Amino acid sequence: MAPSLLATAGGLLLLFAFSSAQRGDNIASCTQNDGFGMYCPTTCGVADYLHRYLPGVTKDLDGFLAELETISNLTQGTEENIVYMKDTVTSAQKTSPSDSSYKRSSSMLDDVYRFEKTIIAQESQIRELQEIISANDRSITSLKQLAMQLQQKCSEPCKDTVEIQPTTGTDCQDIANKGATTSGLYFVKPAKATEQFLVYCEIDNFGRGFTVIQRRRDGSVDFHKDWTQYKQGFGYLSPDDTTEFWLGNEKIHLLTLSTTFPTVLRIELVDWEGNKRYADYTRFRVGPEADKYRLTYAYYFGGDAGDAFDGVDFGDDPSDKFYTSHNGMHFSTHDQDNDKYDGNCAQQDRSGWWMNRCHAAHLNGRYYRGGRYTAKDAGEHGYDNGIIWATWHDRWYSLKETTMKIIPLSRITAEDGQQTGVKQFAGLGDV
Ligand SMILES: [Ca+2]
Repeated sequence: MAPSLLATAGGLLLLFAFSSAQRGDNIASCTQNDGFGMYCPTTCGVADYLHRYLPGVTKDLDGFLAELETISNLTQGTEENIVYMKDTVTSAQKTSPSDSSYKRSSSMLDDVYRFEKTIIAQESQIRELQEIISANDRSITSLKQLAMQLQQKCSEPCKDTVEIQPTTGTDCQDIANKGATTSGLYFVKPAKATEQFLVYCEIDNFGRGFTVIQRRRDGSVDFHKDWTQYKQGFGYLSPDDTTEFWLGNEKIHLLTLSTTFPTVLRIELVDWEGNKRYADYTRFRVGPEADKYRLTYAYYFGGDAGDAFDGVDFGDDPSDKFYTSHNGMHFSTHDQDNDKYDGNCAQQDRSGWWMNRCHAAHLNGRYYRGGRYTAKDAGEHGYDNGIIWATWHDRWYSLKETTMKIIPLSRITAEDGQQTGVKQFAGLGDV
């Protein structure tokens, strides 16, 4: 019985795991080959998997029930034997002549007492077993109900509710150039990419198509991830721009590869008072994995958030600014220390970033509700590890929302100007 019981329990655990996997953060990374569909999240991928899995679980449950019935029958047989033995003893007591065969009778009585004791002990064992059986019966009934509910839930053919726009292109500007006017999810295939991948395109009224590479919104996604996860991307892309994600270093590399069409990185920040600021960097590039996804840009192109990528003099040490600048830094994660520090910045700060020793800008940092946090809040290492843009708020203030998005340089200063575009950018709080 044990293996089958284990299999059933395991099966159900799996069921629960998948039924809650849709919005949780327990899928390590999302690739096209993981069976969950082409993008994250897809409700149907999960539901289809459940649907395939359910018959096996039901079969296990039926087997389990049959085994319990066998046990129940065996117990009943034992009870019948005891009743029969009791009857035999009673009749033996009745028929034995007490005067002539006293000795024989006495030893027989001893036997009968012993026998009765055994029967009493067995009877209590049987009662325990019966209780176990009825408890099992109850849990089987509820498990069967649960299985039926799940089956009902997944019996309808699943339709993906995530809407993907039909236009495709090399990036979101290319898609906007082809006439797309709606912000949402699109497939892009940069020139050197071997396959297309999904991105969120922010398309504004001036026909500008920003490809979004990072979103922080509400702290729903943990950004403490390893090298592979940062390489492939994690979090959730949503058609209504409500979720948090890192697009993935490989994809960002492919999107910023071209030297003929330089890219601008626009960073948009929202603090806990609802103030919004931005920073632009031109000729933004992320190198190949062989170069540890190195960050490079030509210069700070403008904005009102200040140039935190250039480092900040915190007043602790004359070399502060030099050691907190980010241009030219390799990407680091807790399992790949490529920083300029004796220790491991990414591990201490629980993020992945272009770490120096360590940072003045840190948009993949830990999410702190309310903004202000202390060294004590920061955990065992006690270093500033929030979502930081130190040329605006100091490093013990963690921002509420961030966006990192890219657009060809030729479009950033489009006729209506960046100021107009920036005033339009909306935080989640505006919705
Ligand atoms: Ca180091």
